[in-house]
Amino acid sequence: MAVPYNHKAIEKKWRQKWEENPVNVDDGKKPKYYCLDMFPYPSGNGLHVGHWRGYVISDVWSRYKMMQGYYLIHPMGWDAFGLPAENYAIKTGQHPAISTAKNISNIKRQINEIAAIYDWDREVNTTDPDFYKWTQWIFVKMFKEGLAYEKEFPINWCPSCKTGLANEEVVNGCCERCGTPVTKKNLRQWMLRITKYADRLLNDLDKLEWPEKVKKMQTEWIGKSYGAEVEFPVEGKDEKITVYTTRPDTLHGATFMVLAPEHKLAAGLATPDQKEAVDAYIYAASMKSNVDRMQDKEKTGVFTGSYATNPLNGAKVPIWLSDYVLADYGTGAIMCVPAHDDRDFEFAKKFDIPIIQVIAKDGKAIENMTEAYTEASGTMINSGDWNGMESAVLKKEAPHIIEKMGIGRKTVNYKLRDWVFSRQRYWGEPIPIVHCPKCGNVPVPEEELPLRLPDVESYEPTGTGESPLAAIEDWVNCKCPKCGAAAKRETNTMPQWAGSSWYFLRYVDSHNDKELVSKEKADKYLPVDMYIGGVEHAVLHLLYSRFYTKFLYDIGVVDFDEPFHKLFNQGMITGKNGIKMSKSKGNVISPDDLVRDYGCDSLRMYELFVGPPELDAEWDDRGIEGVYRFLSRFWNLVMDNKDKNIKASKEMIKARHKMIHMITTRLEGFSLNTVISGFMECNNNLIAIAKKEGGMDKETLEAAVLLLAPFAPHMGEELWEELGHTDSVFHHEWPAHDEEAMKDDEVEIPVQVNGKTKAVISIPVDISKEDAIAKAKEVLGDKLSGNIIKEIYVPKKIVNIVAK
Ligand code: ANZ
Ligand code: ZN
Repeated sequence: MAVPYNHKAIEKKWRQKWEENPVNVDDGKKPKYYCLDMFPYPSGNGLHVGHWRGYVISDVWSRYKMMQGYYLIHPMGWDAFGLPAENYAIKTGQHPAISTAKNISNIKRQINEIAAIYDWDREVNTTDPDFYKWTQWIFVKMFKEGLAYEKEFPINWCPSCKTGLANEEVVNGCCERCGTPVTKKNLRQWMLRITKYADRLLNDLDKLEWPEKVKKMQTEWIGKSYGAEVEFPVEGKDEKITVYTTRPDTLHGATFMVLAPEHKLAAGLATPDQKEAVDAYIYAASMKSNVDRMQDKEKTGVFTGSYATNPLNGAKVPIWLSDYVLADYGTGAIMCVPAHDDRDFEFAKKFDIPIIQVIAKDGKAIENMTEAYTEASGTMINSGDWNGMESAVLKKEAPHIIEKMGIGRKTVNYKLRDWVFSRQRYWGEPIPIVHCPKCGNVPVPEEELPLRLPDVESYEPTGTGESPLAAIEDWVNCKCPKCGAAAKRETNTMPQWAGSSWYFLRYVDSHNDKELVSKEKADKYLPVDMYIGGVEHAVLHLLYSRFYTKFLYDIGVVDFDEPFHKLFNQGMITGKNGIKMSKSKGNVISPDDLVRDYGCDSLRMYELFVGPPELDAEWDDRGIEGVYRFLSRFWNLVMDNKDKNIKASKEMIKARHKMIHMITTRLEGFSLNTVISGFMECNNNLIAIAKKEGGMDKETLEAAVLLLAPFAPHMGEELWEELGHTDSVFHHEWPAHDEEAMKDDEVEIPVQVNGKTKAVISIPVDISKEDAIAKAKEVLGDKLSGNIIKEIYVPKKIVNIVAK
């Protein structure tokens, strides 16, 4: 028996060798491959086994690409601005920069345990002034292009984090960070005009090789819909209420209308006897959090006492207020067609409003509707001139008809809103704007960037809607860059998403102090070929990054307009019973002990073995034993046979090529858990053949080691060296399979019907009886008639079918 597998010694040796002689080097000739991980937030809790999975997946993929001859861009960095560091600072009185630096060094140590082939020379940190200089520079460019603007309006406000939030940061009506129900607050905000890019963000999804699920989420988030605005004159007043509808075909069925309580006409529509009720309703709605408003509770509402006129048929329509209509979508007012809309139906039932059916499913009206008929298919009824038309056709034509009649216009609507870009917090990039009493908003000159975040005494959010920066007078008070008058700095900071919206561009030129990225390097190394990270970023980070990239494309910084060609979302690793790993739940499993006991290679492979990489998986430590045993067996196989000088049998060659084929196709399909089980199967098979033949040939051993290397890189290198190579295993080409050699041996046998030979077929020697007979029948075709009584297969000899 040769030396047993000693993971400790091997891993230590190769870490040092890789450090001295990096394996991923740009020789200027190789094509590039950019494989990017979503960079982590350096939290104080460090990494758990769940974090490992994504990094292992991307490292395996990177090393595989390297063996295919690419120079890798495989960087790592830190998304280090944000609330947790600031909250920690508030608790401990420590500057966020200090705790952040400490966390980074700890996580970096942990990440190094993965032995991923990161190029630390490219490292970025979003809180580094040399980095956020460019985050601010992009903002200034956006400001100059009219894409960054100020606006006062009721924004999402988290009463616990004491800051405004973007729509994307509100999950089910609660703060994405802390779970507190979000309320509304009127505040002056900086906004980014992402809506200007809505169509491009939507259409360009077609170019991307992304999971359909993510594309669908973005499509729905952008929410483009075609419809019409229709104007309803208010009875007895000079005003018109404009509604937005995607179903103008149902206009004859509008029996009431509803305005959002915040609609500017709402209060004024109240008749004297309804005034009290209307005011009370408007006040109550303003006090409700979004959660309350969105929950599917019973509909509430109030009648204003006023009526409008249906412009199509002159019908008198009562005007109601209800909070199921959102103030900031469409026009904030709707025409209600209870027969064909669920919410309107519920409302009409509750408040006893007439229901008029205008689409008949099979030409007949439904008596006593018990629910709305919401499909746009059927024939129009109760609709004047439109009677008899197909509703699906009318749905498309109605906007034009309405426009022609002068009672409205066709419109396109988006759910996407402009991005609320300011935060009333300390630990973020200062927004580089100066408010001058004469010149208005003036950007900080580009050559004065970065505008550094000043030190403060207290990190506490003020809660007044002002950031803690507002208290630092000698920072706030400044001179206008344009006219020199006394002016004040903007004290809001940027959201955490700012740095992560473009960091991937910086990696390829992270030390450049003249440009965000040089043209030359951008052309050579960008964009990202493969992006790997969690699915929770489907509409936030992944939409913002696309927006930023498109903007930078428009101003000529880069020459591509989509940042990430391919995307892979890994599932989460949870504790027992699918519970998310967290310190507070006490179910965090740290990789450190497992690495110590089983080695990095075993943990890497086990991370992949726990289940399909795109799905969540429950962690169970025990399985790692099996992976460790596999690696030991693999080790012994190579060590026992490396010096034997055996000539490969046909069977061995076949097994080798089948293994290459199996591992490569599974890897290409990102089916990484089945790659690991495939290794185990192949290993057993190879061991069995070797036993029969007294050993294993070197070529098969080499192929196996090459295939294993991206998964267990230390063992890969060590065994490659044991097989007599002096160069890194990762500089050797990925093995290719040979179709011919993979083919099973075949024999030709006669096919008889009732004892007479009718055909000859060629079949693999180890084919099953069922397959042999199936093939025989296929060849016989209509030469076979009557009822089959018996089917006989004598392996490698004959098929005989008895029929009557
Ligand atoms: C009349 C109608 C009849 C409607 C019918 C639907 C079915 P999407 O596809 O999401 O754009 N709506 C418009 N503005 C709204 C607002 N601010 N708050 C709540 N609902 C609003 O949906 C558009 C439809 O949602 C519009 O079409 C309108 O109701 C409603 F049988 O108008 B519909
Ligand atoms: Zn000025």
